[in-house]
Formats: sequence, C-alpha cells, structure tokens
Amino acid sequence: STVKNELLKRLFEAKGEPVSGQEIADHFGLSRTAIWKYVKDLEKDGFEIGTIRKKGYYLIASPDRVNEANVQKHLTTKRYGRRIHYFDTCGSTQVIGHDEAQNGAPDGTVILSEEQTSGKGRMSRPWSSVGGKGIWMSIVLRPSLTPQQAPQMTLVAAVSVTRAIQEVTGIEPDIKWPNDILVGGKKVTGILTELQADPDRVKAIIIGIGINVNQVETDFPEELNPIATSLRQVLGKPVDRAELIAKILSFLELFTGLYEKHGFGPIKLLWESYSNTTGKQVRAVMLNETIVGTAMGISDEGVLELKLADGSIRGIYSADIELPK
Ligand code: BTX
Repeated sequence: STVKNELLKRLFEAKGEPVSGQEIADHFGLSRTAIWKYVKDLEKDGFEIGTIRKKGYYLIASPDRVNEANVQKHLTTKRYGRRIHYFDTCGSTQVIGHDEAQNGAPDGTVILSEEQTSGKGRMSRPWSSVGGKGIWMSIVLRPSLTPQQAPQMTLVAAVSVTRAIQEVTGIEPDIKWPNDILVGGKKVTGILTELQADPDRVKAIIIGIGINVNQVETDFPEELNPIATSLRQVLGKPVDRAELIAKILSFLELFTGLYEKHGFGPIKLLWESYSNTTGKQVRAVMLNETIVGTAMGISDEGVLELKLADGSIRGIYSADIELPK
C-alpha cells in the first residue's frame, strides 16, 4: 500500500532516528492506530521497528534479502555466483536452473528465491521452503567430469555446505549419506543433484541446496518438527543468509576444482571426517528392499559400503539411511 511504502521510506530516510507517527497520520488523514497497524505489518515482513513514546517509530533492522547485491558483497569466488537470478517467489529454483542450463547459462550461475511454492526433494518428495527464512538455491555447474562422476557432486556439495555452516555459525553438523546435513540428529539441509548429459559427457550439473536457516518451530509444517531444525533454532539467534550463501559458493568452487584435478580421494577424506554413519549399524531403505548392515565408509565412487551379517560387503547406490536411535 502507499501508506506502508511512505512509512518505510521515511523510516529509511531517518536512518534510525524516530519518525513521528502523528505526522504520517496527518499526512494521510488517518488515525495513529491505523499507522500503528502498518508498523505491525512491516514487522511481519521482517523489519525490526522500535517505538519511543511521544517521538515515534525508528528502524532497527531491515530484513535480510538474498538478492544479488547482498550476496555479492560477501563473494570471494572467481566464477560461482558471479551471475545470480533472484526471485521473491517461484515454484522451484531447480526447475529454473534446468531451463537456464538448457539456455547456455555459464558455469557457476546461481538461482535464488526467497520462497518456493513447490520445492522438491528426491523422488519428487516435497521440500518445505517458507519465504525469507531459508536458502533455496540451485547452482548450474559445468565441470569437466564424466556422467559416472556426477553423483559424487552431491558429496562435494555436502562437504562444502558443512564447511560453510561451520565457518559462519560455529555449529558442527554431521553428514548422513548421501545428501542430508544434520544437527543434533535433525535435518538442516537437503541436497538434490540433477544432470543434463550425453552418454559420454556432462553438459550441466544442477545442484539444488535447501538450508533451514532462520525458521522458528511454527514456520515448519507440524509433521516436520520432529525431524527438521534450523540453524537459528540451534544457535538461538538469526544467521546472515547472504553471507552463508557466499561462503558455500566459495567452498563449492574450491572443492569442485579439487575433485576435477585430483579425483574423489581428497573429497572422500573430508566427507568421512563429517560422516555420522561410518562404523554404525544402519538400515538402508530402498525402493524394493530394506537391508541392515554396518556402514564401512564410502568407496572411491561415493558408494556407501555396508557389511552384512554374513560378512559380505554390499555397495549402496541410492537409499534412505536410517540410523539407530
Ligand atoms: P530428500 O528426498 O532427501 O528429503 C525430502 C524429505 O525431507 C521430505 O519427504 C520431508 O520428509 C523432509 N523435508 C521436507 N522439507 C524439509 C525441510 N525444509 N527441512 C527438513 N526436512 C524437510 C532433499 O530431498 C533435497 C532437497 C533439495 C531442496 C532444494 S531447495 C533448492 C532446490 N529447489 C528445489 O525444488 N529443490 C532444491
């Protein structure tokens, strides 16, 4: 509304000094209660507004946005994140990422949205993506890898996100094979890796990363609260999403380069140091069967190796892993 915009403009222009509610009320011919309702509205949008009796309202903080300017302010990469497509809302950044890749988007192109209305996980499962609180990001990469090497990019991304979370927040997450990042056993991040390829050549890898950053309990659908958490819930205070995005891109550029040059060996070592799975008895739930075994680690192909009761080793390519409680 124009009142809301005018109010916001005056708050910005005052640079933290109080703005008289009475004056704005007079300007629009409204009551002071009406103005107060607009202030509450702005607070819902993420603005923090203080009140001084008899003097008016002042701006404490504006909401963080993950737009190009805010992310690039923190960016130290060569290519990743140098081109950013930013949306207030969209269906899924992953779908936009595919289109961009098809249309020749350069290596390291990033799609970011404040909100996704049909965010997706693996096997078309829904991914909860409320507005303004998480990182909903897809990255179009064009590394020199074969299609067989592409699935390991999920593990490259997992290591990158884990390192970035550590550095920006001090939280020490665990990785659960292949694509979950957990804190205290609850999921803070999911990663979805998709491919555009010829039989012998990767054209593009689209990596979708969803991170619960600043949600509070009521921001999640009720059924997710037992299994999901946000960095804010763990830390007790909000985290700068733009800074975290820039840090992820910088580790991702570093580790993808490492993978291209030196193969999976160095990534495997890093990954294993964060894994909460190795050495544990786990259940691997696959489409047609469920097997129980001890997680031995991952192979040079990123395949999870389970030791079964009869002593044999079984490689798991795709499954949901359940850990003992
Ligand atoms: P996944 O299949 O491993 O996990 C999906 C499952 O996780 C759901 O079935 C649900 O139980 C649970 N879940 C849903 N939403 C959340 C959430 N916000 N936090 C924790 N758990 C949740 C993981 O798939 C891959 C997710 C990738 C999401 C990114 S966001 C940017 C990009 N765009 C897009 O549409 N997807 C990716």
